Amino acid sequence: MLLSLAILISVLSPSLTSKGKYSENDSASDCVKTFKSEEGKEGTFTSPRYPEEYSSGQQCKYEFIGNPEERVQVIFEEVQLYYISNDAKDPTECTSIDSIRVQIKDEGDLKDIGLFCGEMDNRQLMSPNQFMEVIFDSVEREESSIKAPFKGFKARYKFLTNFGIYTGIQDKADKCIFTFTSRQAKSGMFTSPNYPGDYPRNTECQYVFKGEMEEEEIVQIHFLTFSVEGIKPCTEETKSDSVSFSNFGFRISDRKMSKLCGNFLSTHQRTVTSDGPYFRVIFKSNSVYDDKGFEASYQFKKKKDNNHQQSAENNRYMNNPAASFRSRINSLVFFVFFLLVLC
Ligand SMILES: [Ca+2]
Repeated sequence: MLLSLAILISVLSPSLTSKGKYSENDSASDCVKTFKSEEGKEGTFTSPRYPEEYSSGQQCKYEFIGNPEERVQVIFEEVQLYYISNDAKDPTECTSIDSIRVQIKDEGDLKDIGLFCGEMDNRQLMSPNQFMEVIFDSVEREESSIKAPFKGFKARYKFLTNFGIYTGIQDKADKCIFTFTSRQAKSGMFTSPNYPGDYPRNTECQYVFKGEMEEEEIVQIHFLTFSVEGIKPCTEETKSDSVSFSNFGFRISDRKMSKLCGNFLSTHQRTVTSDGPYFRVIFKSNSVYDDKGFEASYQFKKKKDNNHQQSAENNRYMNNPAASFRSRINSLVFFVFFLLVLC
């Protein structure tokens, strides 16, 4: 009779199950949460009991729902999960260990954009639309097998309409079109969406540059960093993300300029100069794979000044003091030789 009573109590009481620790110490509200844009544009979320050690054998779900014109940005400031296979800072396998899975909605289906384990910091992700889900899994194990305290994770979230782009003037809240005018600033910076985090999938961003027509201005773009997933010729056929260029509104036929992708640009590719005052840089990502994107500078210049600069650069050998000195020595040697011949 007593034995039957003990079995009944153990079945009914969650505190005596294998997940008892979770049930006793972690409330479900710490573990399953929905964050809505209408309730707050930004905030933080953590694994249960952070920065204290989290329990094994639990799954937590954090759901983010923005307004239609918003994207969800999540920044994992600190991640320290149970991991013993190899270097926790460079984990090779995250499928059967404690992990964080980040999912987006692509045509109604949930799709992974990241599966992380071990340790990392400042990893920044963005959804291509108003939804994102973060799932934290800690696998079932004997508590005694934990060799060191693992804090779990701490992250920030934001609902953004600016795609994580902070320069230029945005055309409209839900459009990734940013305009840079010479009147506003002669030079500045611009980046791919969500930089320096991974750019969102299925996203097109346009950076429109407008120089002064009367001043015959042009714009010069210089890529300081560049990492765009794809293979040449960076087309949709090669399933590539890309950066392309357009001299819109300047000539009837827009000169064909090469698309850029990959994570290496030659010196020649790093600087792109417009033909006239109006120029457009177009970043486009598809539905698979992603990367860091780019950071670039822009500078409006008068076309004739740029031409002078170009010819000056072409002639820099002649203007180089060392080259100039060598040239004078050569002339002197030739002159002495000429005198000797005459004598
Ligand atoms: Ca891609």
